[in-house]
Amino acid sequence: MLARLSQFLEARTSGSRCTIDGQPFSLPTAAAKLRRYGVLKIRQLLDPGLISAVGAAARDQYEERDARVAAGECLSPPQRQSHLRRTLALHGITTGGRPATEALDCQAIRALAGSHLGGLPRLDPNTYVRALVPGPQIQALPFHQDQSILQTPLLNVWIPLAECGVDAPGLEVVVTDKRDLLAMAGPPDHEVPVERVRIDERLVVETFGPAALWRPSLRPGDALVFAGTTVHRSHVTPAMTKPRLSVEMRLVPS
Ligand SMILES: O=C(O)CCC(=O)C(=O)O
Repeated sequence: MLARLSQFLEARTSGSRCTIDGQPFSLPTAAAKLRRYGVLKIRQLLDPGLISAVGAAARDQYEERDARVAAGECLSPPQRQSHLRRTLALHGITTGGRPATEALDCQAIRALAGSHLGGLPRLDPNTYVRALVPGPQIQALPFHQDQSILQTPLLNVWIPLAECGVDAPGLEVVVTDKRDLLAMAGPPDHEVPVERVRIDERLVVETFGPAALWRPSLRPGDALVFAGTTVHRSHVTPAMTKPRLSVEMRLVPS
């Protein structure tokens, strides 16, 4: 199946500038690296113009929701949670008359997810835009594994909508070939799922060693793709002053 997908993809991506480690994207290489390291940085996967349009549509939605809250509108508990955590459902965003989920859908990622998950992938509803705004209210996420929340193998396609990792918050990921789920340290009844599955930083460093922690910088159009078992968290330093919007698309087996 991989060979057929690979041929198809070469036909579809010929002329595209999408690269991995400086080499043109190839499905077998991407699949092998993902298997080996649990995470993959893909450069220029998507058109920066599209990324900027999705960012503008998301900012409009944040503004509109913030205005409704400021005007005293009462939100439902899930809406309130999403407002506090600064997330938006990607399914609710459109750009150029198209749903953002469709606009960001790309063949290279579908093929990679198909090979990683062993079947046709589908987009899980837990697919969001997230805003991290440096300052006391920043909604940074602790170390966790997405699979502990979703309880299914998955591929997270993480797409920053602005430059990130240096002046704006990025992501910190563990690079490893280990795929075990680690012990969780959060209160099991916490209302925020990621807080229930948080992993102690000390456990992460003891298990993988400090050299396994990677904090890539990314530009609009780039993506970080990682497995549901890959340990990761928001990467924020005191020097970061710029806000960051990002999309997290979760592909699961259909
Ligand atoms: O965007 C972030 O800072 C965290 C995202 C994350 O943890 C996730 O996509 O699972």
